[in-house]
Amino acid sequence: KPVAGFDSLTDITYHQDTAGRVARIAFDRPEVRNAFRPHTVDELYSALDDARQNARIGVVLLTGNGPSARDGGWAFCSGGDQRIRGRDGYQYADGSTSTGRLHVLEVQRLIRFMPKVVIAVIPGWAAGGGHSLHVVCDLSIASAEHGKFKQTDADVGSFDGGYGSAYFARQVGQKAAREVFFLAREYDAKRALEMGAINAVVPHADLERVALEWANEILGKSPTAIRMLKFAFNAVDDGMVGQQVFAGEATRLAYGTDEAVEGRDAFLEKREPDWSPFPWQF
Ligand code: 1HA
Repeated sequence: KPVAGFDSLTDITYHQDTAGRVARIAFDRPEVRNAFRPHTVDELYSALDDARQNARIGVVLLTGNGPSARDGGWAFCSGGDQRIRGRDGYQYADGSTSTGRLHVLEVQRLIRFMPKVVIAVIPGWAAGGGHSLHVVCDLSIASAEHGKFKQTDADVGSFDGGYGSAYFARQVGQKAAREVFFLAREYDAKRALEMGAINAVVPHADLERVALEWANEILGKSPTAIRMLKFAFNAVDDGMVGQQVFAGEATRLAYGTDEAVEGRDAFLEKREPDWSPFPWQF
């Protein structure tokens, strides 16, 4: 599917299912284990935002295409492309900006705050900043044969001190999270499931089918309930912003009441509002 702002996509692919209710966004740089460069992040952000603004779409599957034509390896994402990492962030190939970028953090926030369910579909490596992306997704399903997890940040002098680590510790506990970051060992999908880092491990050949099944099951639920639940789960860790996002949805619900309509109409009709039909509920 085309994405606004791009003539064609080079670093990701973007699809919707035939019913137009599930989006599939995939890293498409399998030769580097789906590492992202700034352009990849630009495309990813725009595709996610396109899905966010499509009122028919309720679930986004975030995954990585593969296998690598070079060695047959599979990856979800291996984080920032270390070949173009500069001293102030990741550099555009064409030198179009003099400042380096760390804007995968903006993608993390979009996934976190979009009122849709984002499922990480993990066909291979989730490493470094790719590990952090799966952490911030609402659900994670991994390939039994190829799903692998490694938080390499400390190996390469990087650190995701936000959702990638602190929120990860909320998921797996402090001891396990510190082990994953401080030792930077490799974990298979079975171990990740035991840790509580992912939701399910499925045979590689079934991965996309199962992900679509989960998506369709979610689509059978009330969109408002799912949205309120996602933001309720988030709110406790997101401080005032979490409250703001949750409260925005509460405001939307309030706007639907006769009481709020009376407030608006009274203003427009230049009269005192009549709140008498509305009880001080207990
Ligand atoms: O931490 C952050 C941030 C924190 C705050 C704010 C913003 C952040 C933004 C980004 C990041 C980061 O992502 S830092 C962490 C960066 N990523 C890594 O350190 C992972 C590096 N890759 C690996 O450790 C391994 O490649 C692997 C465990 C994912 C897979 O190992 P495997 O299966 O043995 O494959 P390998 O042979 O290593 O890789 C295949 C090819 O892909 C290699 O290319 P070749 O040398 O044969 O030409 C390899 O170099 C390339 N490749 C893999 N990952 C990356 C990569 N090239 C560039 N960047 C990569 N991330």
